[in-house]
Amino acid sequence: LLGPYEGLSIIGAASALGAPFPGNADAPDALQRSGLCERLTNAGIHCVWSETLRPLDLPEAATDMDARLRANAAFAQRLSSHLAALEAGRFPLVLGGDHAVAVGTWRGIGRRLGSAPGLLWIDAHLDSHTADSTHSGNIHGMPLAALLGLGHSSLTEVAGPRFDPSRVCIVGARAWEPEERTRLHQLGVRVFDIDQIHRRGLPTVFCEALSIVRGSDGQSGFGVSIDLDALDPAAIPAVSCPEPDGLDPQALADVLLTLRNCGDLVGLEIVEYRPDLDSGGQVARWVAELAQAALGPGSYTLRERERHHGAGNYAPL
Ligand code: NNH
Ligand code: MN
Ligand code: MN
Ligand code: MN
Repeated sequence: LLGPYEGLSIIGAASALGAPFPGNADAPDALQRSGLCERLTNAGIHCVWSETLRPLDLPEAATDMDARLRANAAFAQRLSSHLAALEAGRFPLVLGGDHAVAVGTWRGIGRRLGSAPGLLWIDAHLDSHTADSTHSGNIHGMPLAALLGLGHSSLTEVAGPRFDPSRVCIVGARAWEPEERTRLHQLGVRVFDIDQIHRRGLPTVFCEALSIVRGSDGQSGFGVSIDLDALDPAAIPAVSCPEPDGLDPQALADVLLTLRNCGDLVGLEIVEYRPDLDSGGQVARWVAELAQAALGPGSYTLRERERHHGAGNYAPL
């Protein structure tokens, strides 16, 4: 089930059940209204908005940790099933929601493929807490541990394969608690933190991270999960947990261009957008910019649309 895919299917994951603020739940609708799909279509990508999944039970009820874990796991389970059932020719772009939705995205993509792909996790945080180690109690600090099989059973048992730590990398990290750093170290997950990126440069680090998540055969696929808080809050303030000293959005878009050369990209996820903090819409424009950088035109992932040559091709929208 590797590319080239016939087209892109956008799946909205409108949950803020894992975050401390409700704003992430409105992100898919805000991104749809901003014209994301039309913009990708105009860039030569076959794009349809597949569906936006919304939590069934309202977060007000979910105050204690157990109830919140179960609510997040139930949402992830539905998302996993949606991805597992996605038509074979469609490449999935999942738009969060907070990052807890990633448990559903990646387990579901693993089900679709028949095994877990590699996973590149671009984030200011490590998202590798369990319900026992969390300081904040927020479930969006746990999805990577859950994908690797660690944490509360409700999350680790979301349908789909367990991810292989030797094929997972984190890029952009600069805010963590010691328990999660230790856990990742013990598992052997490579963490490329912001100091290392400053020292070696993002293109060098990104290239090394890609070689780890793609594995040796280039046949088992890899996915990319972008938490927008990896980016510098001076440019990208509309996120739940801004952390200073982040990646420059244009620098990230530039390295994402590399993905167009990879025929084994199996999914892209962009999470943690807060439209309530983005009145001018500049962060929504960056979301489109990042998706377009990764997916084309001219990408091995997606078959290019029929192009009409001549003046009409250059007509303003
Ligand atoms: N480590 C913190 C916690 O567990 C921050 C998690 N917040 C995120 N993760 N936005 O990407 O609460
Ligand atoms: Mn995250
Ligand atoms: Mn984060
Ligand atoms: Mn703390």
